[in-house]
Amino acid sequence: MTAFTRSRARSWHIWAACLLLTPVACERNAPPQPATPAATSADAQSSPTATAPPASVVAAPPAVASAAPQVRVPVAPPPVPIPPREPTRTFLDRPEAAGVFRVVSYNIKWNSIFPAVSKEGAEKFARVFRALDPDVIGLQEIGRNPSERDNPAARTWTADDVRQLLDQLRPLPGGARWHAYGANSNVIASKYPLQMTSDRVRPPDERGPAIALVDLPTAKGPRGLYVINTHHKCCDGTKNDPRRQVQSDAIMAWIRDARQTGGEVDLEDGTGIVILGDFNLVGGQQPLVTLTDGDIVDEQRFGADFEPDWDETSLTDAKPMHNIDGSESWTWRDDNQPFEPGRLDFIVYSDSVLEAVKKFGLNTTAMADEELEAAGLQRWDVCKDDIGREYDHLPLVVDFVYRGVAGAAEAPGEEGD
Ligand SMILES: [Ca+2]
Ligand SMILES: [Ca+2]
Repeated sequence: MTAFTRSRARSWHIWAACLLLTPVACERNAPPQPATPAATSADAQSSPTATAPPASVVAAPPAVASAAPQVRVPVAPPPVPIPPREPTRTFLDRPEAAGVFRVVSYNIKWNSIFPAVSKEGAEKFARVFRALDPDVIGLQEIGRNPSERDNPAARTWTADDVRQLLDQLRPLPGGARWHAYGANSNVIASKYPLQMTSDRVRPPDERGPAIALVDLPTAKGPRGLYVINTHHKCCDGTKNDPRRQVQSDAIMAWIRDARQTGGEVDLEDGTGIVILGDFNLVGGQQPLVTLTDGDIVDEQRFGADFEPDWDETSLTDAKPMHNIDGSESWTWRDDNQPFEPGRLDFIVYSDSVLEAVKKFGLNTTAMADEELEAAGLQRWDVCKDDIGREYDHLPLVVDFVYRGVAGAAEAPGEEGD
């Protein structure tokens, strides 16, 4: 927001000054987050501690002592690439190189993708999901709607509900099924198996992200894709910036552990890392700086600053623009509220091993009629209304290739990168 909040200033007093200077205009009145995390189930498991993948998709892993760090277990048989749907001949199509895989982040506004919750919302999501055809999607706001927190009969939607929905919207070939893992209103869903799942980081923050290693087919990524799906605390630039900062600090402490042998989690060197989700940056930018640069604020609790990428550099904020070459990058908008459109959603990745060959935020309201028809979309599909005032959040899309994977160099860059 200001030059100095974007800087790598690390001292407490400068950070505290940022809080004092946060203007009222940075705040917005979106609904509060649930005080109690609504844990969701998974096809893997939802134990409070990270565990090995489900036996149904893994060749009998040896029992792992609780003190041992999580490690990748080879999947047998290895997953095979699932071809994307028929191309639409629009900007939505992914580059044709075999190594490409598509990652999407989407805050869908409290369970609105389910027909039982919102018939119209579910129809919109179905069109968007089929058009984007992600390999991996990180959803936020799946669980128990906080507006129903006082209703004991309110349903808590789960990762398994998401998996069943995606099985209907996008049946996979050969009888394969979608995989999903959920934690604290975040769900990671994938065409490929998930393992090394965790619903928390350590040291813990107040509500952990959903974490999983996607077992990509070898042709796409020899070491899988480690996904951290976070929904940072909503709203109120001054009051809640410290809570968002703790979430960022905690995620980076977990990545530091993942890159070092021992502790709670060990990733193979060069594993692609993606941090995505709704970062809710309505105040200062430091929670984002922390996630890209490893610039930890509470070093007493979460350890020293470090360079989070495998080559001892920063991670990269993909910053997708609307419909690839649009001039806008906001991801949240509601013209019924007094707040400007904001860039609240992010896909951050380890650029040392991953290349973003195409990226965009989908804004159906800015597409031509012919594009919408070719892609099977309708004008207001990314909006909560049918007049283009309340968007809530846009879906963000990044097509990745692993550097060095066959086809990466030949991937048509198109307009995307
Ligand atoms: Ca470790
Ligand atoms: Ca880097």
